[in-house]
Amino acid sequence: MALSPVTLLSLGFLLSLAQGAPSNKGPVSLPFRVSVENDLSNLTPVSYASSVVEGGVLIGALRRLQETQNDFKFTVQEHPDFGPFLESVNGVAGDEAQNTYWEILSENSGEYSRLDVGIGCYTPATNEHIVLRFSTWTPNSDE
Ligand code: B12
Repeated sequence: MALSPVTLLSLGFLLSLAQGAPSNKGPVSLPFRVSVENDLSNLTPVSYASSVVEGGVLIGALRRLQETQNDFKFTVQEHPDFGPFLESVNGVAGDEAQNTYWEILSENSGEYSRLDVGIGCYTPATNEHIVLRFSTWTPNSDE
């Protein structure tokens, strides 16, 4: 027996409901934490509770944080190949002449690992702790 196109469409619709059709509730927001540390001065580290949409990149989450937290600000400089370079945080900017920059790390149980991509590419995970640390770099190193 041949099924009519209307019957086939209805069957397809019912099947998609049974399998869990995509919902239109909007993106899921995942909590994570951002800390700002300054290795080069004895400023107390500041920590912010933040969130990122599932699959969203770090720069998006930092922008949302900036919109909601009066005491969090950052600026970036666009690089033609690697995208946004984190230039300043809370008014403190890296300085080429002094070899200072904002290093981006992920902390887990006291272990710090350096992200291998910039804020335009990195996708934070649920409850991840991202650390923005003002540091120095050594010229001619592989950083
Ligand atoms: C030296 C270096 C640095 C130095 C640059 C200082 C300086 N003034 O020279 C410092 C220590 C600041 C640095 C920092 C970081 N770096 Co770096 N860096 C390099 C390296 C080894 C050489 C760059 C270079 O001198 N090129 C030669 C010059 C002539 O070309 P240039 O285009 O003018 O170079 C500029 C850019 O490379 C820029 N830059 C350097 N790193 C990064 C990272 C990002 C995300 C951006 C947008 C720009 C950028 O700084 C250079 C000087 O202005 C490259 C590896 C490579 N082979 O390219 C990695 C590289 C570019 N860095 C990388 C990374 C991940 C970082 C960090 C995010 C690490 C971290 N977790 O903190 C940070 C950036 C943090 C931030 N504030 O946004 C990655 C980028 C990958 C990606 N797709 O995002 C690379 C490719 C290394 C890798 N993992 O393979 N880096």
